[in-house]
Amino acid sequence: MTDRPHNNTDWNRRTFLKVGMAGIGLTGAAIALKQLSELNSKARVIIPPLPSDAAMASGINPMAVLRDFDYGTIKQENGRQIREFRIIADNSTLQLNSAVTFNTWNFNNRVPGPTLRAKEGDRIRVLFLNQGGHSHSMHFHGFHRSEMDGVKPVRHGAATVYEFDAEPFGVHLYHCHTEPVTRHIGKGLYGMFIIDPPKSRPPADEMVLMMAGYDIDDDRHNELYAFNGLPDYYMMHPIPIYQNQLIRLYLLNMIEFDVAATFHLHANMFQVYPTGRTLKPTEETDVITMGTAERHILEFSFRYPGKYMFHPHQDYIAEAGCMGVFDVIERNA
Ligand SMILES: [Cu+2]
Repeated sequence: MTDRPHNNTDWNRRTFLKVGMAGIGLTGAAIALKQLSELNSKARVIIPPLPSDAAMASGINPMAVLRDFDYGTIKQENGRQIREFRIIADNSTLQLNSAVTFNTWNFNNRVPGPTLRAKEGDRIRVLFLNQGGHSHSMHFHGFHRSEMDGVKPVRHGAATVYEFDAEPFGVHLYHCHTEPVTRHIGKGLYGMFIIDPPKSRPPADEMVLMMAGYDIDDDRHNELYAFNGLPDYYMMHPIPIYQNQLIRLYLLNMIEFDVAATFHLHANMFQVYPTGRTLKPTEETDVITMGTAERHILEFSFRYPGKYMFHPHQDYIAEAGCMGVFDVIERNA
């Protein structure tokens, strides 16, 4: 989606000079062990092969966004584990459909921003660099001190560090909190922030869906809507999942201007974990209502193979791009 891929070398040099953070990285062996344990926890889950035509000409790939979790970089400092993330605010154009090119403001050159993921109790450090041309910031949902609340604008060319402990476990979000916030979020400055409970949830095919709107003509109404950045993408590219395998869906409503949106799944019911704050579901339904910034974990599996739609039941939102399909595949097919 970009003509300016971000340059980690540049980030390292500039930001570490500017921000002056020091850290001792884990050894390679420790990193390998950690990756192995993360792999083991998913051992019983099989992800179907992804369609080869999934990437769009615009460069953003919602098929990859689905299961792309950024666990950050683990560091040890003074006997404490730090989980460090690097975020750059930038601009780029996104081809929303054959007719509409949209100038996004974004985190790490993608809309939505990266799905940041941690475990409850981790010390989180976010190195934030603003190259976006306007002032931006990062505001995280969850517990933290006032000075880490991310409502102070960071001007173009400046960097800052947000540091706080990951709590409470659940599915949260982050977004730019520079005014007017509707505009900054509407341009693409938002992402999901998942905090896993101390004891991991059961193995599942985990994926992320973020619902958002695009106000193309600046009239404070959305003309287009999308799951994971691109209107109608998952209609054109159904999401392959396996029959009878547990799906854990991290769902966020990030639609500005519309007060609420529902999420409806065809031919099925899902278990609801409100805000991801429970380890047991509180409800079973096939449609759930979310105000802006509300989010839940939904769990389900499909009994029968075939193609099944999902969409908000505000059908004008669905018809303007917020619609997709699960392609349920037989396990032995
Ligand atoms: Cu902003």
